[in-house]
Amino acid sequence: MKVNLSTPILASDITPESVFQERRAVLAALGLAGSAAVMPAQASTPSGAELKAARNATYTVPEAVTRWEDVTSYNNFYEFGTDKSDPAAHSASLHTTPWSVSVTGEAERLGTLTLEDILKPHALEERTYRLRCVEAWSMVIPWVGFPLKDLVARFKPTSKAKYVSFTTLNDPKQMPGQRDRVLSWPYSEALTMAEAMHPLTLMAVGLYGRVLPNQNGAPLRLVVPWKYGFKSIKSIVGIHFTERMPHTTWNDANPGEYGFYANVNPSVDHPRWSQKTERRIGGGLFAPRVPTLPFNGYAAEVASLYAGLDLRRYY
Ligand SMILES: Nc1nc2c(c(=O)[nH]1)N[C@H]1C(S)=C(S)[C@@H](COP(=O)(O)O)O[C@H]1N2
Ligand SMILES: [Mo]
Repeated sequence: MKVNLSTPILASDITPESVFQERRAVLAALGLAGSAAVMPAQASTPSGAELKAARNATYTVPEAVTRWEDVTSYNNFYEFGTDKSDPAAHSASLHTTPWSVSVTGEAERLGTLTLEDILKPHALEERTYRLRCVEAWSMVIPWVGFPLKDLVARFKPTSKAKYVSFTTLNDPKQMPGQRDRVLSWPYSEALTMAEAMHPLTLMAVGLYGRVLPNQNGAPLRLVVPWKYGFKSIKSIVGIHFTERMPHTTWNDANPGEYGFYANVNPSVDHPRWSQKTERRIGGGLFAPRVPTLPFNGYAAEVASLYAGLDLRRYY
């Protein structure tokens, strides 16, 4: 069990408004945004290997999708650094082939699977979800993946399995940000079994019809659209079924600020900022903030999972 007790600096690492976005807007206003001297070069069209995926029209949103260059250049992935631009700049050192995932704990079928073993039985679909970061910014992302519940079912969890936790690769050679102890590595996250088995919960392998860029969590990441973004763990190498509520990275780091549930909730503020509104990345300098919706707009689908739970206490 790891409990990180010395991380007040983490809190200050998180900014409710994007410094990056402001700098970009200021540069744009100055006519400098295209200058390679001040901004990293960015591909403006989707790149990477194409994936075959059928659009699932049940899972979409009315808003426009966030531009590819924003989705792939403004990231949180502390294994590559704490600045939004670090993951795109430093994740080329991550090798995603070969890749394997170990399955342990309260399930009948345990062991290590290759990425190919994991993917084989699942048809890929495209779903557009809102992603709402706890830092009060958001994006709209066309993911490619398959329902987590179909993968979990293959492992036959026992009746003792009440939670499932996930871990990210831990290798400072490939993930230079892990040389700094800004978080307790490996990054880990967890869901209740009911959350894991909910049809909205996605295992993603791509976005914009292409394989996931490393900075977005290649080759396999979780997407839980009704929860703050930190629950959507990237570059997964471990799946573990437990009876007791598992430790999770951000909750261990600062339990007063990051709850286990982390359901998007505009009426429960973060101790240091409001969660009532959010900034859509890519909206430009004068774009108004948009209201944050309960459960990030997925209340009709998921609110019943929390019936009887005090959402102020279990944030
Ligand atoms: N392993 C790992 N997963 C992670 C993170 C991280 O630092 N490490 N950051 C989380 C946070 S805070 C957010 S908001 C989302 C961002 O996903 P994106 O960069 O693909 O938009 O990834 C989440 N998954
Ligand atoms: Mo986040």
